[in-house]
Parts: sequence; C-alpha cells; structure tokens
Amino acid sequence: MTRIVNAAAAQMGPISRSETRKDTVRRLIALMREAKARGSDLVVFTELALTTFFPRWVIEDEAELDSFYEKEMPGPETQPLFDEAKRLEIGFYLGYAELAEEGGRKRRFNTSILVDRSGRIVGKYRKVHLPGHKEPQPGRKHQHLEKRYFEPGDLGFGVWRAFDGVMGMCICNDRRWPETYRVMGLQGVEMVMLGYNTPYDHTGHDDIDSLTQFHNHLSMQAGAYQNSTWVIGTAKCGTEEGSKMVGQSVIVAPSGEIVAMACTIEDEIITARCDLDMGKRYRETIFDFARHREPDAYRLIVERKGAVPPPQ
Ligand code: CDT
Repeated sequence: MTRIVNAAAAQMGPISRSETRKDTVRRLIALMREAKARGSDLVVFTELALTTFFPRWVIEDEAELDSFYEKEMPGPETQPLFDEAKRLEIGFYLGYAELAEEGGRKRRFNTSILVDRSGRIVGKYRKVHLPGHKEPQPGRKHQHLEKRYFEPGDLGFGVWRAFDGVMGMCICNDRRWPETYRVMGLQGVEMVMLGYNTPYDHTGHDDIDSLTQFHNHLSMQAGAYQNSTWVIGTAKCGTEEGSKMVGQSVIVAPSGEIVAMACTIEDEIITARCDLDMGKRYRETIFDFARHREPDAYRLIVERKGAVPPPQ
C-alpha cells in the first residue's frame, strides 16, 4: 500500500512589526483553507510565523520583548488555528518564539511544533543552530540577534511517527548543516519540515550573499538526497521592515529534485503529492546506511579534533 502525504508549504509575505497576532493568525487560517481546498493533509508554515522577524532589532524593554513570544501553545490567540485545523482535518507545522518557565527561570527558544489532523500536538522541536550575534554589529544594515534572544534548542533532532510516516523538524539555519538531516536520517526520517527567514544580506559579504537563493536550495536538496527524505522548506519573504528576504519555498523529493516551488514573494500555497515510500529506493541502494556507512572511519578523523596532521 502506498503512503501518500499531500503536503503544502504555506509561504508568507512580510509581517510588519505592527501587525497583530490576530491578523497574522487570520492569514495562516486563510492559507490553511487554501491548502485543504487543494487536497492537502498537512501544511507547513514558516519560522516565527506569528510575528515579524524581531531579532533584527535591539529590544531593551522586557515586556516588549516578551510580547513576541508565546507563553502557551495553543494560547488564546493561536487557538483558532488549532480549531480550524481540527475542523478541516489537516495537520500543520508551525514555527514560533517560545517563552518557557523552566527550572524557575525564563527560557527563550525558537520553536516549531507538529500538529496532527485532530489538532493534537505530536512533536516539538527547538532550533539548535542559532545564527547571528548577541550584540549588534557595527556597520550592518540589518542586525540578526538570534543569539541574544534564544537559547540553543535542548530537544535534539527527534522524529515522530505521524501521517503514516516518520516525520522530522528543523528550523531555518539548521537546514544548512548536514548533521541536522543525518541525525534524523539515522532514525529513518521520511519527511523533514522547516521554515525560514533568510535576508539577502545575511552574511554581510556580497560574494556570498549574491548566492543566497542558490545556497537556500542547495542545502535542502542535498539534505533530501543524502538522507532519502522529502524536505518541505517554507519561507517568510519579501521586504519586511526594510529587510529583503528570500522566497522560493520548495518541496524537495528524496531524489533531491524540486517538485514544487513558490513563484511569488507573498502569501502563497504550493503543494505536492509526496509518496513516503519513494525514499526507500534510495535508502535500500545508494544510501543504505547499514551497508555503506563507515562510522569507524569518520571517528578516526573526529578524534584528531579536525586538526590538519603535521607535515611528515
Ligand atoms: N533565521 C535564520 O536562521 N536565518 C539564517 C540567516 C541569518 S544569518 C545571520 C539562515 O541560515 O537562513
């Protein structure tokens, strides 16, 4: 029996700093309805999908900073999204800023959840690879202060049995790191969902930044192919508060091929019929980990701590 997930990526155009949570949730619900109308079982929203990308600013006032985070999920403002998902019988991935009270202190994470078709949260992930800086960088047009506003995730790269398959999550910068996919690949992941906010000037070096779109797809296509998995990458894009961000949300097959791609830099749904068994052909041949991986050889190098051997 084939296992098909009709998946959607719900790309978002900019969210302004003044847009209310209520209005943003309304946009997400409109996208969810369109995804459902196009036959989707699952819709992947973006990173920090409920607010503007606030790490571009230094925010000194704690109450103001807290206003960008969710203290509960679902909370009063996000409950309508869960209600609509349940009514439509559609699952979703949602990225948001999480404010947790743990060990008697406030903890801040860049988080995503996976919700099943009954509106139940089945998985939670906290972003591991936090780009940018703690302190504003002189001379940069746009700051990127994720290290100031979030702790590195402490939940690892888990996978969850849901949607008749093995589902994984990561967030934005995680998609550039082979370890992200490989840790999930070693657990048999069949679909990796992720959202991203990627400014065109993200490194501050013109030669690298001019390749932003290429690197965006390169990392997701490589991750999909090398780990025999579907990858759904959803952008927040367009010009948000003066920062230009890349779109080109994609659905990538385990072959590494892009099977759907957004063509606007606005709210846009793209869909694909994802056969979860497609990964098997790769996992049982070229990327049969049990037969072809050589963990001992990798360890030899790692134990040298990455140092170049001294000249003989
Ligand atoms: N949100 C996020 O992780 N964005 C990074 C670019 C910022 S680097 C300062 C990314 O890898 O797309």
